[in-house]
Amino acid sequence: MADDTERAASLLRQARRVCVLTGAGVSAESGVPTFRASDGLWEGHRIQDVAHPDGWAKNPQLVWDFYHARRAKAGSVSPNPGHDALAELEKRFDSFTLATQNVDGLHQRAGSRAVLELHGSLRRTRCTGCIDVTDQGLDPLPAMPTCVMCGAVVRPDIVWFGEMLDERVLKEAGRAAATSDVFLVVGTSAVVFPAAGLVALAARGGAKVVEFNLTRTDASEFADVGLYGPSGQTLPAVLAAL
Ligand code: BJW
Ligand code: ZN
Repeated sequence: MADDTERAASLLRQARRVCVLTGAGVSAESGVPTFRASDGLWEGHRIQDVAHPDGWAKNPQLVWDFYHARRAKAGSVSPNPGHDALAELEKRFDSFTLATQNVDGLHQRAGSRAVLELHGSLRRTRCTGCIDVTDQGLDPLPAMPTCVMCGAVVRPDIVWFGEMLDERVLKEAGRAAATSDVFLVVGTSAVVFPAAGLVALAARGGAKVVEFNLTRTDASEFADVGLYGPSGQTLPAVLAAL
C-alpha cells in the first residue's frame, strides 16, 4: 500500500492535467449510504420505482418521499477527509476537473470548485410544466412541491435511468477525461454509463489511471495503480506524499 501511495503520488507529480471521477463511495465515510451495497440506498426500493421516469409517472409521492429523505440526509452530514483531499488537490494543478456522479453537494461544501455534476443535484428541482430549474437548498420542501412560476408539480433535478445526462456537462467531462495526464476514479462501482465510460476514454487518451476503492471494480482493468481502502484515508495519504 505504501508503495502504491508513492506510485500514485509520483504519477501526480508528473501530471499537468488531472481529472477525477467520483461515486457514492467517496461520501460513504460521511454517512451517506452507497447504492449497490446490501444495506444501500436501494434497499427497500425497486430502482425503477424511485429512479426511473416510469416510477415518477406511476407514483410521484413515493419518489418525492425517497428524495425528501435523501435531501435531509445530505443536509445533516459533512464532507470527510476524502472530499477535503480532493479540494486541496485541485489547488495544486492548473487544469483540474472533478466529475461526480454524486448528487449530495459534498465536494462543493469541501471547497472543490471545478465540479461537474453528471447526475444532477438534490438541491435543485425541475418543473414538469415549464422550464424552471430552482436551487432549493436542502431545507425541507412541501410533500409534493410545486412551481412558483406556473404551479405545476416539480421533480428532483436528478438524472434517472433511461434519461439523458446534460449534454454540456457530459461533453466537458469527456473532454477533461480524454485530455488528462492522470485520471483518478474514486468510490464508484463503474457500472453506470455513460459516466463509467469516462475511465476508458481517459485510458485511451493516454492518461494514467489510479483507482481508489474498497474493492476491485469494473474500472480496475484500466487502473495503473489501485489503492484499495477507505478513500477518506487513501486520498489524504496520496496528498501527503505529493
Ligand atoms: C468505497 C467506500 C469507501 C464504498 N472508500 N470506496 C449499456 C451501455 C451504456 C448504457 C447502458 C447500458 N445498459 C443500460 C444503460 C443505461 C443506463 C446504465 O448505465 N445502466 C447500467 C446499470 C447498465 N444508463 C442510463 O440510463 C443513463 N442514461 C443514459 O444512458 O441515457 C442514454 C440512454 C437512454 C435510454 C436508453 C439507453 C441509453 C442515466 C444513468 C443515471 C443514473 N442515475 C443514478 C440514480 C440517481 C438517483 C439518485 O442519486 O437519486 O445515479 S443510478 C445510481 O448509480 C446513481 C449513481 O450516481 C450511480 C453510480 O453509482 P456509484 O456511485 O458507482 O455507487 P455504487 O453504490 O454502485 O458503488 C459505490 C462504490 O464505492 C463501490 O464500488 C464500493 O466498493 C465503493 N466504496 N465505500 C472508497 N469508504
Ligand atoms: Zn413551472
